[in-house]
Parts: sequence; C-alpha cells; structure tokens
Amino acid sequence: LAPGEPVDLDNCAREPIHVPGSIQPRGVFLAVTEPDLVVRHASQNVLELLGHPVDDVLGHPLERVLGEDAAGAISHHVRTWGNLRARNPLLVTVGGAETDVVLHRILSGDSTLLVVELETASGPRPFSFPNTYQAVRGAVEKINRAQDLAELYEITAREVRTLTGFDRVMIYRFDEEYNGEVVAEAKRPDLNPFLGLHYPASDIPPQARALYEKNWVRLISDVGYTPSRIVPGLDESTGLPLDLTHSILRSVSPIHLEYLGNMGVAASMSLSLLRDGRLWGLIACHHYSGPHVPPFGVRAAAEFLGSSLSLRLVARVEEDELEARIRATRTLAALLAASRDQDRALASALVTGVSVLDLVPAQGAVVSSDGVVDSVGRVPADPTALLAWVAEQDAEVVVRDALAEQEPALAAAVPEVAGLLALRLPEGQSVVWLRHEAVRNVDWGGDPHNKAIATQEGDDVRLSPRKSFALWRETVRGRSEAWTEPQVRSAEELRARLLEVLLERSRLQVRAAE
Ligand code: BLA
Repeated sequence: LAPGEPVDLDNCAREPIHVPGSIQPRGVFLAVTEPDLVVRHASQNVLELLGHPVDDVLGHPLERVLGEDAAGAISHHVRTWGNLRARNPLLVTVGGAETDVVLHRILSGDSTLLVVELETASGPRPFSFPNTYQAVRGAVEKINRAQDLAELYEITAREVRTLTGFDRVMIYRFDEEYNGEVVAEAKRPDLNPFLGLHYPASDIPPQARALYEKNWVRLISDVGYTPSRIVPGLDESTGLPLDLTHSILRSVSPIHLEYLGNMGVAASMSLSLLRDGRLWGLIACHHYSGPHVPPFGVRAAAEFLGSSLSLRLVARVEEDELEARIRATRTLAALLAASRDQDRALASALVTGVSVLDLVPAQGAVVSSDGVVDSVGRVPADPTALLAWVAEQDAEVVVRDALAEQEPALAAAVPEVAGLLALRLPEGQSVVWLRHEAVRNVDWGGDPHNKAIATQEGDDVRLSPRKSFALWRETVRGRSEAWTEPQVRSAEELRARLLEVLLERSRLQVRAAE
C-alpha cells in the first residue's frame, strides 16, 4: 500500500501489518542502540506514561527516560543473555510503578537496534509467577489426559479462559484453504455460542497468517484505542519503517479493529497454533465489557498452553489415523465375509449390519448388484438416474463433492445429493456413497447479546461475523464434505476385493446351475 492509502476490503491482504509505524498506547515503545543504550525511536505516549515529551527522549540515554536503576537492570540483562525473547519479561520499577520490560532486537542496516517495550503492571496482579506455574502445570496434565481431539480442544479453551479471564475463548481451526471453524469454545454463560461456525479465509489474510507463524501472541487490549506514533519511526540506515513483527505493542490493522467493533468485541487476544511450523489454527479470545489486559507473564503462560495443545495434537492426529486404518481393515474384512454368503444378494450384504457406511462415512449409500438395488441411510427415493449415471462413467472410482456445479444434469435428478463417491463394477453394478451439502443452518436469530451485530443488519457491512459467516456459506453452497484420501483409498480397496468376490460368486452360480 502507498503511504496514506486507506485500507479497505479490496486491498487489505496487501496491508503491510508488520510496519504500522505506531503502537497500542497501553505501553511505551523505545528502540535504542547498543551498548550505549541511546534512544533512537520512541512512541509519542512517553509523555503520558513517563512524563517526558518525545523530543526530550530522542538522542538521550535510556537512564534519563527510565531512571538509573531500571536502565542499569536492562543494561546488565542484555549483556548477560543471548536469547532475549526467551528471558522476557524483566521486572523493573519505573517511576515507582512495577513494570514489565519486554526486549528483543531488530535489524537496522548492518547493525541491530534493541527494542525496549514497557507495560505497567496495572492493578493487582492476579497471577504471581508461582500461581501461574501451578495453573499451567495443572492445565498441561489435563491436556495430556484428553481422550480425543474434541476433548483436547475443549480442555485447552477452558484452561486458557481460566488463566486469562477473557469472556470467550475459542479454538479456531483452519481447513486446507484457510477457511476457519470454531471447534471448541469456553465462554461466559450469557453469551450466544459461536461453536460450529465457519468463516472465510479472507477474515485472516495471508500476511497476517505469515506474521502469526513468527509471533505467536497478540493482544488488542482496547479495541477503541488511539494509536501512538513512533518517532521518527523510519530506520536511519534504510529509511524503512521499523519492523514490528515481534513487538508486543504493535498497532493492529484498522480494518480488523472495525471487524472486532462490529462483533461487539472490546478486547481481543489470539495465540498461534502451529504444526510443523505452519499455522493450523488460533486460540481466539474476546472480551466484551471493556478493555482487558492480562499481564505479559499470563500471555506467555497461555502461549505455552497453546504449544502444548499443538504438540499433543500432532501425536493425537497420528494416533487417530492409525486407529482409523485399523478400523477400516476390520470393517473391510467383515464386509467381505458377508459378501461371500451366497444365500444373500450382494447388494443386501453390503448394507445390512456392518455396512459400507462403516467403511466410508456418508449420509447414505446405494448398492446395485446382480439386478438387486439396496440402500442404507438417506438416499433418493428413486436412485435409477443415479445408478444409470454411474454405469456410464469411464473411471472405476468417481469422486464428486460439488455435484450441482460438476454434474448439473445429475444434480437436477437428485437435488438432495451434493457429493458422491462411486465404485463402478462390471455389468452396470455399483456401490455409491452419498453426502448432503455440508452447510448446516445456524440460527443467528435473536442474538440477544451482541447488539452491535444487529445494528449492522440492514447495512451492506461485510465486516461483521454474521455477514462473514453468510459469505462463507455462499462460497461453500452446494458442496459436500470433501472425500479424504484415506476414505477414497478404503473405497478403492473394497472395489478390488469385490471384483474377486463377484468372480467367485459367478463361478459358484455357474457350478450350481450345472
Ligand atoms: C486478523 N482476524 C484477525 C484475527 C482473527 C480474525 C482472530 C487475529 C487478530 C486477533 O487476535 O484479533 C478473525 N476473529 C476472527 C474470526 C472470528 C474471530 C473469523 O473471533 C470468529 C469468531 N478481516 C476481515 C476482512 C479483512 C480482514 C474482510 O474480515 C480484510 C479484507 C483483515 N484480519 C484482517 C487483518 C488482520 C486480521 C488485516 C490482522 C490484524 C493484525 O494483526 O494487525
């Protein structure tokens, strides 16, 4: 974006959010040279928070801004430790107030600048270090005991809420295209649930996701804040604005603030969930009644819970995949045993008791074999058109998840079907799994709490969760849940074995006739 160009819905994926040139004013931002600790950049709110006009700070040693003790402690700290980010925060007293100092270095031409961010530990600190440690240890133990993915998400949401005190904590999981779904939620009981809702990928644009892979926590403690500018803010050697990727005070995208405002959110925090270094989801936290500032130590503890969830998840997904494979093998064996029973039509054998729906989940399945058509689950009243269509296909295994778009003629004949997985067998025989449209109707009616949403209803405002959900619903309309690779593989395996079974059955029939 050109400087001064407004951010809007069309260009917001190009907004360079890591270089906003300003911060959220709950703390102070300073960038100093080393080892002299002379201030080169400062946020304008040094006046309000520390009592020095920004011009009295620039070009002066840190000592003048923070006092001898605090500056001495920082100087000692940076000379002692290499990995500063792993050692945050440093607790110092500035102007009589307990203050968290959070340090990291950024590049400045061939050299580096030390970024010093200060957050006053406002109000009573609900979590001393030992308390936080106890809480986190207890939470990790619970996470490790979770029996399945759903419970794992659930426990993490609840524990993060207990730790941070947000009104709502959601586990937000991306699909392959970075559309998101709220898969777990812990909330104040009077709030309406977001659980199960989906949002389009554009709600969290690519550059934001890339930033969140590097910096795993961001807090917007007051959605209504006025940004405080960093002066001068442009790096002396490169002329470029300072990179705030790792700043804890980075001012956030105005378009996102508008979104949060429309959602009725007063404060927001999100934590990155990573798998092999890639973002697979977020823990998204909302506060509604007003600003909310969990101290840095609590945010770090919540981040740690997020990484525990991520680690556990990788193990859990692998366990689940293994279990699914074992289950599929057993189901396949049961189906084949049933299909060898010569006294029963093959079509009936595959849909009674252990059925093809146990092998591949779907809303219904139709089997046509040897002139017999049988089904299980929800299937069209008259599957003739469907079976005729499958018999005409060239491919042995046919996979469709957007029937209306991919096969309009067939879709017109079976309007309730959005996706199918079909095995074509010799002589017009087939096994066909059927899925409905994936979109569930979610009742947004009433919405007693988030009044801001209701006032946007008449407007063409895209930046509200309800409009955003509606957009997602538009983009996925007419699609079924995707057929996964393991599911298609299971179906292919069934087909290979059924070919043998059909051969055997016809041989026995011939012999019986002789
Ligand atoms: C960032 N968008 C975000 C973030 C979330 C969401 C969680 C991370 C920042 C944070 O912690 O608040 C989206 N939040 C959601 C969703 C839910 C939620 C889906 O609670 C559902 C319950 N956003 C838009 C559109 C654009 C956009 C249309 O909706 C742009 C075209 C932009 N979102 C946008 C940007 C950021 C963002 C630029 C980055 C904010 C920043 O870190 O500076």
